[in-house]
Amino acid sequence: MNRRAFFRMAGAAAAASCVAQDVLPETRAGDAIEATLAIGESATVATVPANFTGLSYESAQLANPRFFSGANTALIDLFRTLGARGVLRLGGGTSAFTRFTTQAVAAQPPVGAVGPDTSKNIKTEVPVTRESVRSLREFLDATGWDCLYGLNLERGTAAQAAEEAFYVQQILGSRLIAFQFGNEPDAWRNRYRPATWSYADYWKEWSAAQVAVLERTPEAKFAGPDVSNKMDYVTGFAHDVKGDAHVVMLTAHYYAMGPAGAPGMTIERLLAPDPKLERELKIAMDAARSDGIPFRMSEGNSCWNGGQPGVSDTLASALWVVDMMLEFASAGCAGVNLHGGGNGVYTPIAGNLSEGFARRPEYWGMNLAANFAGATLAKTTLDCSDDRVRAYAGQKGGRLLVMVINKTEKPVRVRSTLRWIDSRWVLSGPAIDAEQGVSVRGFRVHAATDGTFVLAPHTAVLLTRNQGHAR
Ligand code: BDP
Repeated sequence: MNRRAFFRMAGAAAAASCVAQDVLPETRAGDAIEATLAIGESATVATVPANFTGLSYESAQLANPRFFSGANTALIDLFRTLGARGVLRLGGGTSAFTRFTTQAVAAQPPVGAVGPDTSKNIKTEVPVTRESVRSLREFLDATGWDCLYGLNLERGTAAQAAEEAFYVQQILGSRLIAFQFGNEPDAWRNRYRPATWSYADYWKEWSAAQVAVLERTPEAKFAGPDVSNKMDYVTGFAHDVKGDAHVVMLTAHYYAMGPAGAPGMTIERLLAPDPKLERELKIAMDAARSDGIPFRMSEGNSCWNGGQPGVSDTLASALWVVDMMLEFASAGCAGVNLHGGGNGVYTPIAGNLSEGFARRPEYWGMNLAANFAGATLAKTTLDCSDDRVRAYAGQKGGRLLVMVINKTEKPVRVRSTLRWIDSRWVLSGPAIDAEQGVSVRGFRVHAATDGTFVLAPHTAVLLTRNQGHAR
């Protein structure tokens, strides 16, 4: 990617300007946390796919063919600013309530804004038509993004899934990565299935549905199991689909905390390391490697049950998402899909067709982390007493990218071997719980350094260096 494209993507609405005093701020703060950063520039830990960045929306959003359409230029621009490539996943709780029909639907139900909460209130089925899928294709072509498409297996039959898959495959064509059967099958028990429902039952149903789809659509590809949190489903599924060339991806969800509304769903908790993440990521990546297929975090966000107000919609969520995305990338994960839609508390993009769309703080975090899409990640070691200070580095298009995230309330002084810097991008906001005023500002720098730089409290900083500059 050339330099201009890089700035456009990373800076988004922010203006790139030369601000000399912001190059590498002086260390004034006596109480700074000390950190030492070592980048093993030639030690590759993972390659980040170009379509690493993703968003996840509720399937019921398809009931409105004007939402994901070539005419929704405001939303198309917001997707494109996150990346020239990416993945739109359709699923979520409402995938149990969609019904595909080849009939014309006289009046569309009022489904302008469909968010993470919709599945909790939805009572009736919503129609998905060929027109919706055609519009979706236009939207995907306009954004350059690909699609993971959820079929209703919770309340729908294998035959209905096969019918829908037939048309979706024809219409989405090369934009379709794979179909998924249902959302979070590990949570169907006592809801869509009896209390005794187990992985073995799921696998039986899944295989029958796959046979039905392949009968009509032999070229169909599949991903799964798209579970909520039961990682034994991932391991079991990986084992059962091993060698099946139609299964191209393993998937599972990740919510850092939840349910929203319960005690303890705080900014402090979101900014602290999540003890279960490393464990679950390892299970998923081991399963993916044993099958030789990628693993993608197909749906997730900061706090399930719709998001915690004052946490999931603040600067804290933006800092969280930068770290989360790069942690998944470092583990070798193929991508992440941040769930949202409507005016959901944790949605990265809020709004609807009639009121327009707006970027939430989390969007800016995604925007900053998305610079690593297509990068080769280098082994990075950060020696720091506080585990809320995080660092990642990578090479991309002839430049070195270094991300340091300060999730603490203190300044952090980082010592590194970076001897030259060409640009500096800062994610910040007025306060850690700020819902407004969060953004990424970009500065072209071109400066030699002694390798020391200071991060203000609650900021993430991306430094870049063109290849060829002195190390
Ligand atoms: C997940 C569902 C999604 C919900 C989310 C939530 O797949 O549709 O929006 O929970 O509770 O389990 O926020």
